[in-house]
Amino acid sequence: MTSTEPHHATILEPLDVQRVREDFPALHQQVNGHPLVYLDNAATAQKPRAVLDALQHYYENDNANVHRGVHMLSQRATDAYEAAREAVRAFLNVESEKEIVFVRGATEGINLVAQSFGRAFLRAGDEIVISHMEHHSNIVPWQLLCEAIGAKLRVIPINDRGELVLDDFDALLNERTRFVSILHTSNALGTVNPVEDIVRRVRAHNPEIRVLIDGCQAVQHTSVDVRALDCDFFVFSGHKLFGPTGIGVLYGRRELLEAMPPYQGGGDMIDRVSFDGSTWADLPNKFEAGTPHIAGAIGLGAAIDYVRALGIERIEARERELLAHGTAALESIPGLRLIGTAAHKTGVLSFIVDGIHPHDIGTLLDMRGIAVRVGHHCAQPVMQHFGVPATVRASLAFTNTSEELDRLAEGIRKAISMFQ
Ligand code: C6P
Repeated sequence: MTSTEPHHATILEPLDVQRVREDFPALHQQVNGHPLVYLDNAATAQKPRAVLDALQHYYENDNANVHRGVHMLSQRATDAYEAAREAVRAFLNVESEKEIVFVRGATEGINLVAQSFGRAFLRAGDEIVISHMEHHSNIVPWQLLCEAIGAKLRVIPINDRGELVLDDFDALLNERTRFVSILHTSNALGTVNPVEDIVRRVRAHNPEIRVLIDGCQAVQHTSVDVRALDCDFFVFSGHKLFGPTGIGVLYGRRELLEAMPPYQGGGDMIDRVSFDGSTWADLPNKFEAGTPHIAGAIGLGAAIDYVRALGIERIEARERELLAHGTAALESIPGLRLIGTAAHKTGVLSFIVDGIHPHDIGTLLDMRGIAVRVGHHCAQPVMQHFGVPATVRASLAFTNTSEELDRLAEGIRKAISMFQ
């Protein structure tokens, strides 16, 4: 290769999956007498040793409250907690660590924005645009806000491949539109939405409309640059990115976070408190009331370091191959219908099988050591669109193998044969 070749021409060394799998202790177990095939990564991902070690190291050596003590342990805990914030900042290419708020997860991040920004800056008659493929976490907080203030929800429809229908998007935006909240990647369908294009169209309509992107199913599969995205808010959950549960991230544009009132009151979010009134701490502490999930943040920092060391582009390339393999394997099964066949998809294989309830398939697969999720995946409007009560969902991570997807297909065929 010559030095004049563009950067994107660089050929990436593929992931050594067998070696990488060694990093994940939970993957090496027998379930119901079979080696575990973990295909429920969209619900929560397994944790690499680096994350488990970071948690143990913190609790064994540095356990103390943050931002509160002059003693050494508190300083070490504070340094580690703030280093994790810096890891998140760099991961999302955010300008300032003041724009990174640690929350419990994507759900809390969206509720924070709906309640704090929504109640302060939206009024009766204002419109909030979401889509038909949102997770309940990006529907219900806006419904609660609408009920409280008299705002109205508008919904971008989806087509039968499970893609957003954006033909009439510009018409959906009008002079009452104040907020657009859209998921980057669908947990129920795998669809990857054209979020950059959506933000651009919103900005062209009215730069004052605020945009939130739910990146819960995106950051573990693809690189995200919030500055390039040009969104106002971005949320994700640590546990789907190989980090601990109970920790997540809200990115917010600094001037918006500064203008927003606190979401919760308590310790660590104040400047001064008196009975005449209280004032608030600087960002991001204003939004982190009470003792935070210190270990969780540190574990999330370790997860980000781990993913970045593997290389998100290599992860993406690996998962693209797996998705193609899994799609072909499932499509060859008579009576199986994939729900979610978007042109641009990530590693979700959602499906139904003629005449067999998804829960029965899930149970039979579990008997063969194969973990999938069955149900509505907290996306009931998606189920309503496709006229099904539930689907079986196999969701992939770079730790999966083609052989595991073959075992999934074989398990489904066996389940079908039992019902014939
Ligand atoms: N989806 C799934 O099995 P929390 O629960 O706050 O960590 O994440 C909520 C959430 C928000 N948006 C999207 C797109 C999601 O997929 C999720 C979580 C899991 O699909 C659990 S319901």
